[in-house]
Amino acid sequence: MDVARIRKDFPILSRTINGKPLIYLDSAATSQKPQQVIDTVSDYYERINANVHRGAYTLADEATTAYEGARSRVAQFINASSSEVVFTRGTTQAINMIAYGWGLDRLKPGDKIVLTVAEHHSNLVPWQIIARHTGAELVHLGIDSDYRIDISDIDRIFDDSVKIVSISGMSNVTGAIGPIAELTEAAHRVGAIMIVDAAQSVPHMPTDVQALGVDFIAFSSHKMLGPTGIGVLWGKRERLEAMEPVEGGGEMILDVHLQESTWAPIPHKFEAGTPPIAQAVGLGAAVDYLTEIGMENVREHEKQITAYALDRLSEVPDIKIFGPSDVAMRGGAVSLALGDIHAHDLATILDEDGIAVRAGHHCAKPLMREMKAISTARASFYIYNTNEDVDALVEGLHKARVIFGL
Ligand code: 7TS
Repeated sequence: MDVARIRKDFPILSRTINGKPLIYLDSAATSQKPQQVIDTVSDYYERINANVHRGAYTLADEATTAYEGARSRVAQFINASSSEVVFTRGTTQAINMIAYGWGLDRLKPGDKIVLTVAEHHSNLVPWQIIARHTGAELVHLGIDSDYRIDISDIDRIFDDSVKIVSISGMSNVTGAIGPIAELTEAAHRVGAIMIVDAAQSVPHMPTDVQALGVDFIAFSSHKMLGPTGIGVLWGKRERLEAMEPVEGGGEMILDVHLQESTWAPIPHKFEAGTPPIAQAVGLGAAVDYLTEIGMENVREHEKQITAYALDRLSEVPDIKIFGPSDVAMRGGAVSLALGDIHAHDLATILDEDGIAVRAGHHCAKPLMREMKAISTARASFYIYNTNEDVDALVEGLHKARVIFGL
């Protein structure tokens, strides 16, 4: 993978921050966008813009073709069929749609929803709301000493009362890859559905929904080089067909009467109203870009840079790294603490040198409590990051130690 060439595609990487070249280490929050995606979105607005699935005029046809073309690109990217790809606002909306559309009518008191303590709030809070509505109970798998999900107890936990299992494919805090195969097997054994919050995994490793064998996955365009405001809910055909739409409105109906209506076939029954058309087209371009590089290569690059980062960071005195040490078990989000320096202070010092890292609880407060950390600083890598970026981070951490008298 030619990172130097890839970097040239990202115009933002040539800007400076505080007089220093930008070193962007926050791709787990959102990735930067290549010129190809930016151009595709502006070209859509410059030449094509019209609403989709309605007007019988050329522009409307072209807009619909562009929008539906993006759907088939996404489908191919995850080895799914187009009708199983629902465009949403992002991962958060996709998980809420499953929680309400699948959970609300089916769950009852005594039923269990299995999650983990390591979930992003967007895979915790929707289930808390649904549990409150239905009387279902939430069960959370813990983490082991290597920050991986502890599945040693699943034989005891999984019985007929488990109806839904939802876990992240890759943690946005520790980088740990989720035990999807083991939990899918356990979930299906007791007749539960298996959901993967794939917000961090789809952008960073090959994803084949057929091979995974899960029921639903959710991910966001903006973490995989695409625009904000769009994401994907993928579901197995029979699951989507059996799931209720959560939003009603234009575009999602087959027929409408004053008292009741019937729904359009999937995926359209889940896409009420005018969808994020330009954003979908931009996501299509992002998928093309990633496909061109090859997701195997994306994953290999991240393993390499994460191994380098873990190695270099371990040289820094007083550092604590929250995550697996084996890169085969993890992605490129590296959370750390440096002595008693507050993560926000650390991020501010790094920013003086143009280095962007996220500081805080990373929308995973229960996990922070498990890890006995109030906050961490998190560096996260993507296709445009280099070992030199890691070197700059390490240098910045040494500088912070001096400033704080460690
Ligand atoms: N799930 C995981 C694992 C995530 O990392 C995120 C976003 C979401 C769900 C929600 O995605 P959204 O696109 O709907 O917001 N994670 C982060 C992060 O780590 N820093 O900012 C956003």
